[in-house]
Amino acid sequence: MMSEPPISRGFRGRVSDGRNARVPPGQHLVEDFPVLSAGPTPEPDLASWRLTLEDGNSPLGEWTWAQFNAIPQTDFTVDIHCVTTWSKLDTDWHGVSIDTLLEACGLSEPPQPYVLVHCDGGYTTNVPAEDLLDGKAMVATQFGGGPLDPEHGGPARLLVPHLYFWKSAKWVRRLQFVDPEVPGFWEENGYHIYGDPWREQRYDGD
Ligand SMILES: Nc1nc2c(c(=O)[nH]1)N[C@H]1C(S)=C(S)[C@@H](COP(=O)(O)O)O[C@H]1N2
Ligand SMILES: [Mo]
Repeated sequence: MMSEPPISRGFRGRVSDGRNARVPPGQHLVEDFPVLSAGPTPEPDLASWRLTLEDGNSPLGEWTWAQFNAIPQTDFTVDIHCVTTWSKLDTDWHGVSIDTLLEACGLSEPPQPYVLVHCDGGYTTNVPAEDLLDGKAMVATQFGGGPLDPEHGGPARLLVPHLYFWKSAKWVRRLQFVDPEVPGFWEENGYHIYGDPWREQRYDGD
């Protein structure tokens, strides 16, 4: 494990540089980057890797690793918030926005209002389509200026920083537009269907 102890609880009360206001209720800051995975880290195989977009079961677009890396890229510096109560500020990511992926499929609007995200290893999570658009989300391939570590989702993970971090699906392979919404792995297991950290939507019913 690569974890360091979290910043002490007193930290929050003492910071006066504005970071305090960026920590949602019930969260504390960490300087390390904890790893949280429900299963083993998949072996990355870039030769067979594909990212696909689907409207229901109809293909909208598919990219090999080389093709994905050749489409316009974007950078985010964002705060992330895990439902297990750690938050990390000013994290740097590089990848492709979901807007760009839709455009590459010739679409200006999402074909369905919800997305079910599928990963290597079988993990799933659900997100409203609008929460992935207008520069709010990307498929990230780099963190902190280097390739994304396999344990953090490399070669590619979804990044939806304004929702709890379980929505940021690691080892993402398929974005499936659906209607009605289909709950994903944690959402089926008691977590909140939406997961807004600022409204503390941790569990179903919050
Ligand atoms: N494929 C997959 N994605 C996943 C998970 C997982 O178990 N499998 N865990 C989620 C949870 S609960 C969190 S908090 C973050 C953790 O990301 P990290 O390990 O990079 O900190 O990944 C999310 N994405
Ligand atoms: Mo999590």
